[in-house]
Amino acid sequence: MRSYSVAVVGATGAVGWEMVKILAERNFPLKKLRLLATARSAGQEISFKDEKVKIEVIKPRIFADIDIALFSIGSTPSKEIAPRAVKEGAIVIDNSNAFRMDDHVPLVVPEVNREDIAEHQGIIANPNCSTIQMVVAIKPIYDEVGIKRIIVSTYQAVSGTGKKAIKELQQQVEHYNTGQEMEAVIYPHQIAFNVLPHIDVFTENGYTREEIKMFNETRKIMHDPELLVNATCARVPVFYGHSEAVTLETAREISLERVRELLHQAAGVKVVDDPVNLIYPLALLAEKDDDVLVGRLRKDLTHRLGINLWIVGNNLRKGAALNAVQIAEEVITNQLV
Ligand code: L14
Repeated sequence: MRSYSVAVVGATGAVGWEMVKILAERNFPLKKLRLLATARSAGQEISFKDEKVKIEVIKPRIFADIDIALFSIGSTPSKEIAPRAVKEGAIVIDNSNAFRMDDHVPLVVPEVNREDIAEHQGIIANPNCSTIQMVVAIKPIYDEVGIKRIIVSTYQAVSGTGKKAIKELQQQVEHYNTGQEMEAVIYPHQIAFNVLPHIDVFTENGYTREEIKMFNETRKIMHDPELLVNATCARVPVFYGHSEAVTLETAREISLERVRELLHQAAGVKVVDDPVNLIYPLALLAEKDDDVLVGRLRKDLTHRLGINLWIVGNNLRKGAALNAVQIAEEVITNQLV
């Protein structure tokens, strides 16, 4: 079997670190693994299987012998460095918001639109975490009866913002317990014991960019420019795992039994729905589960074509690192590199 040279760019970040772990867990066929980061973390070592791999600084020609580069360094650095990596001959799978809506860049969730990968011109974009888990869960319903409108409210974990935000929540809880003053640096308000209806930056129309991303990215991934996505995104004091309350308005009527059956058969989905026994998807369950967890299945009592779901996913894994590695696996199995 062929093996590949892979670089993880941003290896010391919360998502980059998951990427390295997932490459090891899934035994990705590696010829070589290079871990790259900005000057700040260069020189550090990360263990990979039984080896230690040094973090190197990104510099010209470094991508020349790389087949696939997994990027998780944020939009601004990605915009500059990803096109350079492509020129040097690598395929880039980018986790940032930089290229997602670019017409020449496939935006891919393998369970939903793996065939789009073939159109790549060097860069493939990894969607936003909240979008990924939602489309994995709704795709089987969409294929069966169509979906016209989605109303979604998210409850997003702090790890999406990165390691510093995880620290901030930990520290606020500690300070609360010891009666010290709580400091908010990463978020504009205290996140411990609070809910912030604010993810990413605000845009002129009053929506946050996270909400706009859910609207645009869902349409692009589903190839449906008419699909309506009404999103409200909130930050909750949870470390890992995004939760979503989703109401679907389908195009044709579907029974709850059929929805349940479709979700049972769907790749990457686990139905966790036994409310009588107090079993439903939990953020804590997603910490140890790579599937998207779906439960609280109900008919919308206010609309004949409405279905309610509660969807939970691990934002660092399926929402980011795992989806990126799955794209890389598609790239190699279809010999697109
Ligand atoms: O990938 O939770 O566009 O603060 C940006 C906001 C990832 C999550 C993205 C957060 C998101 C992040």
